[in-house]
Amino acid sequence: MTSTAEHRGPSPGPGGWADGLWEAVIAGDEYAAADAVTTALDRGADAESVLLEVIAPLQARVGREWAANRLTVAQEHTATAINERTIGALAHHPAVREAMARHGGAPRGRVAVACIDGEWHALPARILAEVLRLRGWQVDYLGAQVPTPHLISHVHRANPAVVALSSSIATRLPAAHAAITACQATGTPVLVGGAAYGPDGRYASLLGADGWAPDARSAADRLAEGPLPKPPPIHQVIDDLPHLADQEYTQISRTARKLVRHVMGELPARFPAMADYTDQQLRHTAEDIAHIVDFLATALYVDDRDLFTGFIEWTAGILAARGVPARSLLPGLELLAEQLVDYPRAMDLLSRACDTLRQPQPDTADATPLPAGGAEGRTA
Ligand code: B12
Repeated sequence: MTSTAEHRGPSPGPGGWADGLWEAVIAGDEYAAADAVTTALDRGADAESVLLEVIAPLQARVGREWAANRLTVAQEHTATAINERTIGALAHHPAVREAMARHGGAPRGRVAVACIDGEWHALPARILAEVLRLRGWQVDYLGAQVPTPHLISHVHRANPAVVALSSSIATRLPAAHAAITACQATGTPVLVGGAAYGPDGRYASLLGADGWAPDARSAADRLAEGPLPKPPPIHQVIDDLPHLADQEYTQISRTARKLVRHVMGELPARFPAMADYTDQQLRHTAEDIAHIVDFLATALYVDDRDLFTGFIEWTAGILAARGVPARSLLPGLELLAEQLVDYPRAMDLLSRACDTLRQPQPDTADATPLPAGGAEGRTA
């Protein structure tokens, strides 16, 4: 395996075997999907390229199709489950086992790959784990939502050279910060990645990570260059989040449930259509409001207006793709603002978000795959 891993073997490109894989995944045909990948590997395809140039983009396409309301939540779940099993088939393919065995006598070192507590997006971490294995690392793959105390106990037991922490959903960034700090307190450097850190990885250094990479290939390249810097002793860590002193994040995350209950109680008076909502629609609305409060709190934590406005814009796009006007988010945001008048940073975020919603909305769901919102299908 070369570090740049140029593609070898059959072309996955237009009309190639990747199209067959997409059709199998969308048809929910696990066997055809595994066959597509194993046949490509039999014919000499490079495993790292299959992971990063076929399976990862295919999964991102699943997200785009869901966001544009062309796939149901059930289809998205099925496709993701099949993709996970396809990665399993790849990992157990004889060519891949042989490639890993070649490194067997002299593994580069041990890496723990884990998702943050509360993070369900395991597939990106799994892809990273397989790429690192292909590059000769001994990988402990801990999977989805690893509670930080268990992660730390693993670090003490296994003594990895690096902990690689994956976060796809921005609302887990405060939890990621705690996990990063806890791992570093053991003297182990932490590499972070995943969509939550933003395309430029802007939150990685803010949260004190020792490294960030945009994708699994760059992560493997970075680790191949040499060890990450050792984290500084905890008492020398510089506080990059002085804004937390205003306690806005603390108060709003602590009272999140109360805020959601209040908004749900007052919303029918502002949004009369709610009177006809089914129980399921009411549950979805409550989930959406809880999600808005979570994103608000996270934006306060990292002190980034764009995080909240971006989330609201994306939600508006998701709603638009489902025939729900973006302005239907306004009453909920206004009710939140009425509860948060004593919190200037939160008020600023909410008023910017409301301004954004009052602008004419482009249908962005197709172009911008971001978080879930109202109407049907919020769990992609
Ligand atoms: C599949 C999926 C799910 C599945 C996950 C199942 C699983 N086993 O993984 C389920 C259904 C559980 C799910 C749930 C939710 N999801 Co979802 N989900 C997705 C989806 C469609 C694909 C994610 C994925 O696998 N991408 C493909 C991989 C390859 O992604 P990648 O980020 O490019 O990975 C690379 C790099 O990031 C990097 N990398 C990743 N980790 C690491 C770690 C390190 C150390 C390094 C160096 C690099 C690195 O390497 C990877 C390979 O190159 C995305 C949409 C999308 N377009 O991504 C949404 C998405 C991630 N989900 C989203 C949301 C909002 C949710 C929910 C909140 C929905 C809800 N309302 O309930 C929940 C949250 C659950 C939770 N608490 O975690 C949002 C997040 C938005 C945001 N701004 O934070 C997304 C972006 C958009 C969406 N809904 O379409 N989801």
